[in-house]
Amino acid sequence: MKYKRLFNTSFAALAASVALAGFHAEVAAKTVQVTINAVEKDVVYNNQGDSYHAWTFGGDVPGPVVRVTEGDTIEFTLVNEEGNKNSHSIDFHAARVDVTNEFDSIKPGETKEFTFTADNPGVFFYHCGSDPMIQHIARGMYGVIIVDPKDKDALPKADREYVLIQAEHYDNPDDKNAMMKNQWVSTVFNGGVFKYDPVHDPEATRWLQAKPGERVRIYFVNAGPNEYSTLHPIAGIWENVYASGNPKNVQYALQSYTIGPGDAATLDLISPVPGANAIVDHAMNHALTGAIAVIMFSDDADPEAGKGDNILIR
Ligand SMILES: [Cu+2]
Repeated sequence: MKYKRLFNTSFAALAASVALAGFHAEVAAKTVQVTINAVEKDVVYNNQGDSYHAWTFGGDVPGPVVRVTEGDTIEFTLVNEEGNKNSHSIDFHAARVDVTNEFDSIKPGETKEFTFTADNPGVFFYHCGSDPMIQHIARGMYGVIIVDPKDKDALPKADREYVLIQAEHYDNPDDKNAMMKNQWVSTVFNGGVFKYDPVHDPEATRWLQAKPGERVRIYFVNAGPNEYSTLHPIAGIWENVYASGNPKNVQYALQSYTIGPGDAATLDLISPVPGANAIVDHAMNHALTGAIAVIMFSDDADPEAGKGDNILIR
């Protein structure tokens, strides 16, 4: 699902205005309507085409990328589709609301609307919070909301952007005891085992691309439900790292950055040379069960890769 289709901006254009203080170009706040359906369906989780009975936002794991600008008002609608068997809910880490109200569960056939403002720029997790939350997350009910800074100069300009969401995958999606005991069998990026890694899985047909010298921005979420991620670009160094994606939380030239379950970060990567880096969770039992994403740096990089709707490779 293309996230653009979810949006219906109240104001036709993003009116850019110049703030008098500081002379930084700022994007005017707008109201954005976002609707996401909870869908229970079979979803493929590896390059061999195997599937499991997932619970999803929008029919995919992860759910749609929601992208707004700092200051925007989000008028959100959650639809729990009639054919579903379970209650669902949504918890946006970018929102400051009442957990017992906005984030409450709805039954199949019900719809819930609530409004929040994106007060802080950054990259934030969203997930289902219905009981048992560990199972709703482990089965695939997670995604990312990117809140771009209203100050367009707050971050260095990125040439390409990619979303990577890490999660643990369980053999039996009905076995919540195995989830409580942390008995996962593989680790996925964007819902797939070695999804972007033709080195460890010859059947992988996708990877990330950029040109040498380009600034590649990774919006990273650790959906968990339980494991930490020590994110490292093999043969590279993170140029800038922003905790929760906030431009004020910058660190430089990190080899690895640890992101706990339920947390997120923005990480910039620049390769001065052609060739490959491999973005991994450096915890080896995570990497070697699927948490590896190859990024190829080449002058022939697809000009469309990592831009617009292509920041989350399905
Ligand atoms: Cu759910």
